[in-house]
Amino acid sequence: MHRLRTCAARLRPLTACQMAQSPSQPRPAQAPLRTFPQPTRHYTAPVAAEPFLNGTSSNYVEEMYYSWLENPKSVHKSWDIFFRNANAGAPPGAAYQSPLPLGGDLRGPGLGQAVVGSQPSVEKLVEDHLAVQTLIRAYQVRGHHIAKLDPLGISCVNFDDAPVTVGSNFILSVEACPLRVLWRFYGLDEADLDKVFRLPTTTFIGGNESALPLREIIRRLEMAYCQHIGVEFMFINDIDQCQWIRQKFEKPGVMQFTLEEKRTLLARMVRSTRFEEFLQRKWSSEKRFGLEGCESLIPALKTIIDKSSENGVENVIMGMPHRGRLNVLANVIRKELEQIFCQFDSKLEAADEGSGDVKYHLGMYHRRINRVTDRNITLSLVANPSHLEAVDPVVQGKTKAEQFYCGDADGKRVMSILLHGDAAFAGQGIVYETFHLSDLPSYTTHGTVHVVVNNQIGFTTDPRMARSSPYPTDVARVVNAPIFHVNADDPEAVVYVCNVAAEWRATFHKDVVVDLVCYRRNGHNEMDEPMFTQPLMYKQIRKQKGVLQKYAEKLIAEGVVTRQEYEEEISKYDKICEEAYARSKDEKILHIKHWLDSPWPGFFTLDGQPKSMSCPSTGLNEEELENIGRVASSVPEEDFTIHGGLSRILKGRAAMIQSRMVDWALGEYMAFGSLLKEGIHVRLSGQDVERGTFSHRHHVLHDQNVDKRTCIPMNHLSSNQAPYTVCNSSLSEYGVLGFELGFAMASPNALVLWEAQFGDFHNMAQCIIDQFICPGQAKWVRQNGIVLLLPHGMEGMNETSNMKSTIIHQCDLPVRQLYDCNWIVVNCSTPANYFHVLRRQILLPFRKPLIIFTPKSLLRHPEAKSSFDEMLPGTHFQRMIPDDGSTCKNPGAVKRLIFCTGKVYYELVKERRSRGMEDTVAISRIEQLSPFPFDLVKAETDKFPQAEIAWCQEEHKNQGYYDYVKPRLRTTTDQARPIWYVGRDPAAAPATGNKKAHLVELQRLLDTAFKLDAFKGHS
Ligand SMILES: Cc1ncc(C[n+]2csc(CCOP(=O)(O)OP(=O)(O)O)c2C)c(N)n1
Ligand SMILES: [Mg+2]
Repeated sequence: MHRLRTCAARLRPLTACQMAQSPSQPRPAQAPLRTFPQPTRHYTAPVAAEPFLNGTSSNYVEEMYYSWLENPKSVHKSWDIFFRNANAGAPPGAAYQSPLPLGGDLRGPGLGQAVVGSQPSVEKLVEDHLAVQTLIRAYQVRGHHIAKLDPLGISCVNFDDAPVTVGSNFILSVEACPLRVLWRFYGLDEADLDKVFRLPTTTFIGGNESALPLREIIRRLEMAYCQHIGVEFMFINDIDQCQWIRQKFEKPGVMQFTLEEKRTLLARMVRSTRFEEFLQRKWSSEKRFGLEGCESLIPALKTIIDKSSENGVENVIMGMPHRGRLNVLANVIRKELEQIFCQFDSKLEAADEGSGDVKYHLGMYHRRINRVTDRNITLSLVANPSHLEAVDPVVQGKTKAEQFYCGDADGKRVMSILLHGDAAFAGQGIVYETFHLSDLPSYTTHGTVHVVVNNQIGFTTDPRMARSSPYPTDVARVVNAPIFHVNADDPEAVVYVCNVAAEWRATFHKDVVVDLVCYRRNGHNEMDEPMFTQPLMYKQIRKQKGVLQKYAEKLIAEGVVTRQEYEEEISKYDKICEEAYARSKDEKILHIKHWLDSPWPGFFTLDGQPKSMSCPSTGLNEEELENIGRVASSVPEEDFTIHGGLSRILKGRAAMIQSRMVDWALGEYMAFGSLLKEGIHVRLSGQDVERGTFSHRHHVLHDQNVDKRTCIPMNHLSSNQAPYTVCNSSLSEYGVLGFELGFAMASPNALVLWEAQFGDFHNMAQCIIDQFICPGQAKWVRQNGIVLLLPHGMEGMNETSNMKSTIIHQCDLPVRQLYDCNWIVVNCSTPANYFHVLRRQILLPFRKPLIIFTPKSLLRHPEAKSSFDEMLPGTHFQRMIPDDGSTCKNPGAVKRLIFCTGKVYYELVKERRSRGMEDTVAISRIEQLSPFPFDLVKAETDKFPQAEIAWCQEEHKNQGYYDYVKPRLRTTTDQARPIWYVGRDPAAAPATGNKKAHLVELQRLLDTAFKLDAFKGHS
């Protein structure tokens, strides 16, 4: 109301020139066809002054007026006379004449009812029309509240307390008889039901008719919005998108299916239902997280895939939780049934190394012909851990990568489908984080179709205890995704919304949600007793006829199929299952390799092994280094003004290159640049990575004079280089790391890096690290070369770092070499070593996650620089950097050998220098913590036989590497020499925020490091 008043206040008289136009002249060019309010409105002065024209009615009258300008016959005769008189200059109040008896001109074909009753007042006429418009809008906005979505009829959605449902109390209170009461609320009465009302342009219920009797309007609205489909879309800001949806659901006859379509749907329901029944018959005491109660999920997914294939999609990447996964593998992805059945055999031996995973977590990849469209389609289901929704960003990342590698810039050929449970969708924050990636340029997959298996329960918890929003899907509203709720016991309604969802994605390339409101026939798994906790719900479920049976009976009654045909369809599929079951008995060995979601053709030998077990030198020739260095210190675009401070940085880089040196940023530049030139795509993502949190990187230059004009010099290295992607991410760790992990899954020929803003923040992404990165290869034989850059270092600012203790203790057995470990952990102390380890990541003949503890203060440390000589051909990554100073002259005289890693090395060296102890204390750096360089460390300890061995770290004793390295150092010395600890005491917090305290602590540990009798008498 307030908004309408405001609009009315903006009404202004027509200009003289507009006044001069005759009523039948076309509308002024700047006034578009009756669509949506324009910022400036024009209206005749006399009309604006009409006594009945108030804020409420002005919109309506205005719309009529434009319509009349276009075609005087398009409005009621009384309005025609009124506008003629008004335009002819009739004074306010005099333009109106009582309407003539209404003829048939307003009535659409087939409408026999009387139109607007005899001689109503104009005010009543306008108000009634407005009431009808409001009524239509009410259905569009809130029709889903009264739609019959719940197959059990015990709907647990409570709109009463929900802020999103203002006014819905009324609708709910008339749930039983909305037709009789809703229109009354808007001031209409019984007598109005047979009056004909003009339909606004914001509805399509009329089909070809522009006016309908109120009774018919209500009936059509009820049909469109209040049956088995509840459409939630009116929160969408884009008018075209709203119109598109209205059209899809309001147009009369939209939900009609051909006989063929109905038969196909029945056959799909047969497969879905009988598959679960077959498993239940054969393995009644096995957990399988069956789909019973939501069997229409299978036709739902198949419809989305068919429609998308019809629209040009060739590759669909899916992620889903446990519920119905085996059914999806069998009937959507079409994994061979015997391969699924044999997994129930407890005697099946694993052929692959690693721990494997349960059958309802494994992934799959299958390329086949889509039978409906006769086009090729590749379907993959990404393997996932138990952690609900954790796979969401991974699927998105993989999808983005597949789009990237096939040049699918708009997502027309590759798409993702994500399945969710109702409790997890509402409860898991990663869902929200993933939605927020959906429209970001470097993360969008151009629309995901989300399907929620909304069985109205999560394990044993009711929705009223599991979420604070009416629907489990409300999280999707943040990205303006339309939400189609549908009663999953109506397979045709399900298929209809899935078709619309797929078309939506193909049209707007934005996310969309299908909420399958269903039930769970069994307990959480097949062994659980649901009556313990949901007795009434399950009494109802026990009474519930299966959806297949209901649908089959419907089609038999309609004459679409005969009972015999239906039964034949069932026996046909049962036979397929039985035959596969017989074959499954021959399977003796489980090959997890056959369950890979992302095979890398050509990267391995045919039996999945690395093609070699060697790594070439990671060095580069001098000319390459110079070339890349030149680009790193230049602005390769014309007329591009960079910030003065940045000019100085680039000059500094040029000077360094001149003197054949690199700092941290240049070392990274050399690694990325050279890989790009070798055709390897490099993608660096994370918070503020473009500039670098510590303002050292500057991979994206910003023109100081032209808004949003940027330049990425790394993409100007050579004409045939691979593209470089560097992207500031949303402020999410879990979502973004998951995304990059997914990106890295798609191809082995890319260096994909995620940088945490500060190392500690990686624990927000712990689930991805613990569940995918650390055990991924062991669980799913899936390799991944993702690189995690975790800046760390104690600088007296309450930062860092218990991260090392968590990561380092997840390392695999130390004696294994790179190929066998679960991930590689390094802490480089020189730019050259950082350069080498990045290049090695790609030059290795296999892929392994790499975690790099990167520095903060070393980014600008005058000594943390490397010469070109350390990066030339023949050089390589140094797993350990031995002490090569004066201690080497007389190793026997060395009293202490300090092992350390990372930045503390520079503090130790400085202290040693100041104390003049270069001959007596050796300092060696362990650069690769995992796999631990036993061979090199042993050589170093053997070299200094008289030295005490100490481990020095700046972290607190319980937080750094000590507990990890101590047993390993002892192993290298055959337990013969004690390993002394130099560092801070244990502490609960990672670091002090007090600079002075920090310096005192640091000095104390340095004192211990160089006090040669510090450990005397200790055991
Ligand atoms: C992150 C996480 N927390 C808890 C669990 C344990 N869990 C497994 S299934 C489940 C209920 C899921 O409910 P819903 O999402 O509605 O799916 P449904 O089982 O009903 O299909 C829970 C709590 C889990 N797997 N992952
Ligand atoms: Mg559930």
